[in-house]
Amino acid sequence: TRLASGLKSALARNEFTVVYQPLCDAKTGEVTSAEALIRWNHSKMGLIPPNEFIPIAEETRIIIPIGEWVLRSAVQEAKRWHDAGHMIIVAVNISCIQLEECHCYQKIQQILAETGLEPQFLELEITERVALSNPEEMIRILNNLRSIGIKIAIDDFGTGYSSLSYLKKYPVHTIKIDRSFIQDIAFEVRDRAMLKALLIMAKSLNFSTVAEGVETPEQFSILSDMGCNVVQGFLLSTPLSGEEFFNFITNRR
Ligand code: G
Ligand code: G
Ligand code: MN
Ligand code: NA
Repeated sequence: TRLASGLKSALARNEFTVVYQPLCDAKTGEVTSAEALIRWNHSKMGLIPPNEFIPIAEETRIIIPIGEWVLRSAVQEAKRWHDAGHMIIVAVNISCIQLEECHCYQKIQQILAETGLEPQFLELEITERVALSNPEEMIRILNNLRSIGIKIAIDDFGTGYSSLSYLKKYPVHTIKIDRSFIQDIAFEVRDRAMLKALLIMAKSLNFSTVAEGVETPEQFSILSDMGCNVVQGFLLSTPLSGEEFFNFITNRR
């Protein structure tokens, strides 16, 4: 509850920032996209991790204005990359609470229009952490978003929250394989077999694949050999401030 009351004033007090973690093509190493991740620097308690405050923000529905702020910040940042010639996709975590909200589609379109970012460079990452009050409405909104070119990614794929049933229900473009499936691939035959099966399924259904939590060159080369499309993790980079990310993509060229 202390966090809940702090969350209410955090936006007005400018306590949030957004950091960007680069993702690269598993074959070429080229930076294809960046995941936007919120950070909260509380005036008294210091840095509070999203895992602690996002669930509270969802319960109290304050995630709606916070999520809109993250989305606008990330889309504006991506426009700066594009203006400098770096055609990189920005991936933003979206809570299902935000998607169920009735003006969500219009808000997203408006943010794109006011910023001038093309919709195909925005990807929305979804994980279902809370029970939905109106799942049909969410599917309708996701279909609308998809129809204007926005990409939909299933985050933490393979975990309890993000199961196969998502791929049936939602208009998905990208599967982000949870890092628990990547962690042991360099030394566990069974983990490699599971990953391989996942990638074969994804490919035959035309999903783009991202491996999360790639930390070692061994993991990278296994993923690249198995045909995983994109990798994300500390091997390439930790999440970076907007300025650091801009330098990162500029200096890689
Ligand atoms: O960046 P970090 O590893 O601390 O993120 C932890 C979790 O918080 C991740 O599961 C991520 O999806 C979630 N998260 C980070 N930023 C946002 C955000 O802007 N909105 C939502 N809904 N979740 C976020
Ligand atoms: O759940 P989600 O995929 O949105 O979480 C993203 C978070 O995962 C990022 O905030 C980041 O802190 C964390 N992360 C990114 N790369 C790595 C990695 O290579 N190893 C570990 N342990 N965590 C990572
Ligand atoms: Mn994510
Ligand atoms: Na994830």
